[in-house]
Amino acid sequence: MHNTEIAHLFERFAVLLDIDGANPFRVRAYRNAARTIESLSQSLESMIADGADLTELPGIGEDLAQKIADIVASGRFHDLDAIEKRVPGALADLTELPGLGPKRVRSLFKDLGIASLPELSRAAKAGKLQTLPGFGPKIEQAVLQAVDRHISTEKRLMLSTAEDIAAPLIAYLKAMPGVSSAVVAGSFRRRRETVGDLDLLVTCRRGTPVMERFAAYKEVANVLAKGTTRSTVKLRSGLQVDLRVVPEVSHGAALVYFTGSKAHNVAIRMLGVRKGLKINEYGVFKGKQRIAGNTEKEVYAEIDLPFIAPELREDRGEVEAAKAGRLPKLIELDDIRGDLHSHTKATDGHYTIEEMARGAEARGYAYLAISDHTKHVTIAHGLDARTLGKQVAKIDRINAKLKSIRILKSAEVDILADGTLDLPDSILQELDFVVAALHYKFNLDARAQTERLIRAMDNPNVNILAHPTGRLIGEREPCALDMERLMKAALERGCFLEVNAQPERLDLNDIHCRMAKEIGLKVAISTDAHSVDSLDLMRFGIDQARRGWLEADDVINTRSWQDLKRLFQRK
Ligand code: DGT
Ligand code: CA
Ligand code: CA
Repeated sequence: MHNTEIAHLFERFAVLLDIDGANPFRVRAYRNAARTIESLSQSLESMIADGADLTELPGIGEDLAQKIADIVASGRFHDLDAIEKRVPGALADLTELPGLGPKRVRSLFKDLGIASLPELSRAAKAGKLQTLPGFGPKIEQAVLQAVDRHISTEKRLMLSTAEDIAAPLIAYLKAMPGVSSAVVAGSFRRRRETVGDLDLLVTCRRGTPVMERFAAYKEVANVLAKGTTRSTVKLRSGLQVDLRVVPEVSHGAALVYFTGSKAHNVAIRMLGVRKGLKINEYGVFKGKQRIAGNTEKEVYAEIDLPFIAPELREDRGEVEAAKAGRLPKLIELDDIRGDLHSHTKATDGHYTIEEMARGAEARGYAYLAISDHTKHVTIAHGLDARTLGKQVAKIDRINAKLKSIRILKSAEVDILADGTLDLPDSILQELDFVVAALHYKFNLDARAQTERLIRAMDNPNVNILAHPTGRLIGEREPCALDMERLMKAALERGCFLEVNAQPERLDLNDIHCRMAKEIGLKVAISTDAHSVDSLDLMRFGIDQARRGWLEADDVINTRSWQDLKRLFQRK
C-alpha cells in the first residue's frame, strides 16, 4: 500500500473522530501522522520491510507505528472500518465545504439525517438547514452555493482543457534553476479523454526549493498538502494537482509508477516479483540494490519487456502483447496525409475554402475535404442541392489553380429519422465522397438507432459515418447503439466510421477504435474543423486511436488520394 493511501486513511479517520466528538488531542495526533506520512520520501512498506523504527518519525508513537504495520500487512485500517459503522464516511466530504466544520456536520447528521452531498443539497433547498441551532439563512445560502460548486467541480476535465492548464504550470516549474525536467504523468500522459487530476513529476538537483515555487504559483487556490517530496494543490479552475519531486536516478521508475494506470503497474510489479525484483517509484531493486530506474526503457528491460507506449498502459493486454513481441506500431500524427471533414463560411465554419485549403497545406497535407452541412441542419444554414452544386463547381475552379494540395468535394449529409438522407442521390454522386451524420433524434432505442444508421449506409453514395454516437463529453450522452452490429454492417458495405478529433467528441472513442480493429474495419480520423486553427485538433484523434491500438494502416487518411479514391469505390 502506498504512503498516500495510508495518510488518506488517517486523515479520514481524524475527520470522522472529530465529527463523532472525540478527544481533540486524538484527532490532532492522526492529522499530524497523516502529514508526516505524506511527506516521507521512502514508502512505509519498504521501511517496514527494511526493519526501520517508525517511532523515530515525527508524530508517530508506539501506538501509531503498530497501526501502520497492521495497515501495511492487512491492507485495512480496522479502526476506520469500526467508526464508519457509526459515522457515515461521506460525512468527511461534507466538512470540506466552507462554513461546515465537524460540529455542524455532526448536527446535520444527528438532527436531519443528512449523510451525503445530494441530501445536503435537497435539505438546503427545502430551507431545512436554517431550522437547526447554530445555522441561519446566511449559512444555508452559503452551503447551497458551495454544494453546487463542489458538485460541478467534481467532474473530470476534458484532456484539452487540462492541457491548457498544465502548459503554463510546466513552463513555470521548468524555468526554475536546478530543475532538469518537469512532466505530466497520470491519465494525462496516457491521453485519456478526461482527467481526474494532474500528476506532475519534477526531477531536480537536491534541495531545489520546488515546493515553495509550486505553492506560490499564481493559479493556486489552496494548498492541500505540502511536503518535501510531495505536494497537492487545488487550482482556481478546480483542478487538483499532485506534484512529486524525484531524484534523477529514479526518474524513469517514477514516470512508470505515476503514469499508471494502477492496473498496469500491478501487472508490471508482478512480473518483477517473478524475477525476484521489486519495482516501485524509486527504481527496480534486487534486494537492496537499485539495478534500474533512470529511464522507463530500463525499467521495462529488467522485466524483459520492450518500452510500452503510455497510451497502451491500461492493462488491456499490452503486457502480454509486449511479452510476445506483438505490440502494435502505433499510428503517429506524421502518418496523416489529409483531413476528411471540415467546414467553411458557406455554413457554420469561419473561413473560405481557399483559407482552409492553405491551412491544410501549411500542415503538410496532400488533401482536405470540404464537408459542409446540408439543408436539414437549419441552424447551420445547411446547403441544399443547388447551393452544394455551386460549391462543387467552385472547388473545381480552385483545384485547377492549386498545386500542392487537393480539395476534396464532400458534404456532411444529414441522416433523417427514417435513415434516408436529406439530399438527393443526383447531387451526392457529384461528390468525391460523402460523410453522413446524425444531428437529431438521439434518443431512439439501440435497435432502432442502429437500424437507422445502417439504413443510411445502405445508400451507395455514403462513405463515412461521422461522430457515430453523437456524444458530447460532459454534455450529451452517446446515443444507444449496437456498435458491433453497426461496425460489421459498415464493413460489409465498404463504409468507414469516423474518429472525430474534437476534444469534446472523440467519437469513436478508444474502446470503439479497438473494436473496429478487431472487426477489421478501418476508420477515418477527422477534425471536423470549423476554423483553420482547429485543423490542429487532429492530434486528439490520434491519441484516442493510439489508445485503441490503431496502426497507420488501420486509418484511411494515412493513404494518398489515389489509394483513398479506390477505398471509396463502394461495392
Ligand atoms: P485520474 O487522475 O483519475 O484521471 O487517473 P490517474 O491514472 O491519473 O490516477 P491518479 O491521479 O489517482 O494516480 C496517478 C498514477 O499514480 C496512477 O495512474 C498510478 C499511480 N498510483 C496512484 N495510486 C496508486 C496505488 O495505490 N498503487 C499503484 N500501484 N499505483 C498508484
Ligand atoms: Ca491523475
Ligand atoms: Ca493524482
